Amino acid sequence: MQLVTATKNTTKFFKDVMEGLRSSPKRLDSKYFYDDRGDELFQQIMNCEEYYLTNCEMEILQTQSAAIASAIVKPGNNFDVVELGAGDCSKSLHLLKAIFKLDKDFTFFPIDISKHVIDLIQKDLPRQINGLNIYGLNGEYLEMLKKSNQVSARRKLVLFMGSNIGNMNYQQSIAFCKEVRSCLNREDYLLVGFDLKKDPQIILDAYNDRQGATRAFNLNLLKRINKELNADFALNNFKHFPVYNPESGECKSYLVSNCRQRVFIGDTEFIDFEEYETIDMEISSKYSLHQTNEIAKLSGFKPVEYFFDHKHWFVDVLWKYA
Ligand code: AVJ
Repeated sequence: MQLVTATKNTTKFFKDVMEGLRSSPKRLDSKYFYDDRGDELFQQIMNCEEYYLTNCEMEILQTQSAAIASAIVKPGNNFDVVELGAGDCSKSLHLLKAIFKLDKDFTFFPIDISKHVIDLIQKDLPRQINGLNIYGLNGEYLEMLKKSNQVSARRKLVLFMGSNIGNMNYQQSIAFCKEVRSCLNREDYLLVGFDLKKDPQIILDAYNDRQGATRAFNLNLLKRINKELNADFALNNFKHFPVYNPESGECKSYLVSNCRQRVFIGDTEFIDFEEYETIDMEISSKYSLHQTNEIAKLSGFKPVEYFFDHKHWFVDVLWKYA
């Protein structure tokens, strides 16, 4: 059974990689960044001085978790907490603690694409919150959200924090939030973390840290393709190049081929690169507060409360099903 799953995932990975690299312009899906080494590199990014997002949201949750919890917890009306892209839970931990104070009965469903991350949560979180019910779900956001619905029919708070929504463009984020809404009911909430527009240099620096963690994070996906799909990417032949467009709010990371080259994926398939041809690796969208309200409205939610850090660089917005 285990083997069947592994084979199937590799096939899907291969299919997505080939489809992305055969497109013009070439692209790879940033959800594939998170193998074990990718998890580690993302931790390193979060510790970089330039990567302000983590500190901003940490401040919000450290100082305002009680307020968020009291907006959601209603006596005699049980609910569960689902987190999309739980990661190391270091931020949601504060909120879970605050909720646990008011209601010990809820189940926490962390969803993550990384199996390694889910294993860690299952092991570590009970040590932080003694008696917390945890049901880990390893897989894609929507598929696993539906799964959580099968396990529990209770009212829901869905957490979509850390600017994970940033990995979509504006249109995609609306389509995605609509899909999330279709899994929810009238009394449910969604807490969404948006990285807000700010001095463009600050944003660009966050994706171009001096210690090279973000560069390594991007190149690691090529390494992963080498390892798992038996490819022969020469990492030195690609340059990490992030750009930020302050008009669209789109921060995009590219790998630029610095020569004309042919890369084999397995024994028979190959991809040709022109000199300076790009691979679109990731989008990290930044929004105005007004745009976040538009996304809520267009996807069927109503913003009910905003939680900012003191610099107003980041916001966790509580949306209610509308
Ligand atoms: C996990 C999607 C929020 O886009 O800021 C960090 C991932 N990529 N540095 C982001 C990331 C490069 C991150 N998110």
